[in-house]
Amino acid sequence: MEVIEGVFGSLNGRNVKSYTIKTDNGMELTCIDYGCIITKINVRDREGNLENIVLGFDTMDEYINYSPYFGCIIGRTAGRTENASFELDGVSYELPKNDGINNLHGGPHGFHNAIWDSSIEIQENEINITFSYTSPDGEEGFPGNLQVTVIYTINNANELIISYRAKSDKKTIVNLTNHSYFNLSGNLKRTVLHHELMLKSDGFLELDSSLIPTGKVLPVEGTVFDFRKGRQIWQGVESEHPQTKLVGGGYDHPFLLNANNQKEITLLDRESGRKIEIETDEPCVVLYTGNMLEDHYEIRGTQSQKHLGLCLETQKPPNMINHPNFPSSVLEANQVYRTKTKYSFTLI
Ligand code: FUC
Repeated sequence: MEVIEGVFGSLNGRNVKSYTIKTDNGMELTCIDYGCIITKINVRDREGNLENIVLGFDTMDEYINYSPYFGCIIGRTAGRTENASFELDGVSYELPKNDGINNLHGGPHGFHNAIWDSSIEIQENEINITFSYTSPDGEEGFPGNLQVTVIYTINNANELIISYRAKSDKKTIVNLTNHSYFNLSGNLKRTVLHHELMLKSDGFLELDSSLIPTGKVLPVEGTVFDFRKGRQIWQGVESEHPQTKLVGGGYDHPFLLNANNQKEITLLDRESGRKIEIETDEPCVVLYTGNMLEDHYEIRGTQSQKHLGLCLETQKPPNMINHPNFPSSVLEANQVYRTKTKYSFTLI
C-alpha cells in the first residue's frame, strides 16, 4: 500500500492536509483534515478503468462556496432536529436554525467544517487515518465537552471502514455519519437514476412538510420504498407517492435496517459493473438521492445537477431523541459512543 501526504489548501491561515491511500488492488482514496472530507475514491470498472465514484472538489474555495456536505463527517447530530431544540433531563437546549426553523446536520459550524487533528498508521495490509476533534461545551448549542475520533481504515481488500468514537463530560446527544455522495458511473458520466439499490429494510420514517421525521414508521411493502429485492432510483424520482414528492422527487428518508453487519445495503451500477456493499452496526440509513443538488457550479468539470449522486448515511434515526420506540442518540456523561460502518468496493 502507498500513502501520499500533501497540503490541500488553507483555511484561516492553517494548512489543510490531504492523504491519498493506494491499495495493492487498484483503489485510491483521498481525504482531508477539513471536515474529514473524502474528496475522491477511485475504483476500477469491469473494463479496468480507474475512475472516481464520489462527488468532491480539488480546492478549498469550492468546498466553502458550494459543497452541500460532500464527503464530510456530520456532527454532532446528523439530519434535522425539529424546531432546533431538544430537552434532556428537563433542560431545554437551543441549536442554530439553519434549515428554516429546524437544525440541520448539527448547525452551520458543525463537524463538517472543523479542521481535525490527524495522524496516519501504516500496516502491511491496511492504513488507518485517525481524525480527532474536541468540541467544546456549548458549541453549536450542545452540552458537554465532546472528544470525537473518526478513523478511516483502508485495506487491501478494497474496503473502507469508518469507526466513530466519542465521549462527553456531560450528558449530551450524538449521532454521527459520513455524507459521501456516491456515483458509480465513474467520473460523473451519468446521474444515479439507473443505479440499483438493495436495502434490508421493512419500514421507513414518515417525514412532515419540513422533512422532520414524525415518529411514524411506514411499511415499504407495495411502495417504491421497497428496496428488499433491489430497485432503480428513477422509480422513486418519477413516483407519485406523496413522500417522494414531498422531498422534491426522490428519497430523503431514514430506513430502519432489519439486519446489521450482513451486507444490508448494496448499491450497484450495471453499466460500469461497480458495486458497493455496506455493513453497519447502526439501526438506520438515510437515503438521500441528491434531490436538492443545485446546478450553478461544476464538479471537476461536470455541471452539478439533481440526482448526480446519492448518500447512504448510516446513523440513528434523526429527531428521535426522546422517543422511546427508537434507538436513542442520548450519550451519558463519560459513556463511550462507538459505531462502525464498512464499505466494500467490488464488481457485480
Ligand atoms: C441530506 C438530506 C438533507 C439535505 C442535506 C444536504 O442528509 O437529508 O435533506 O439536503 O443532506
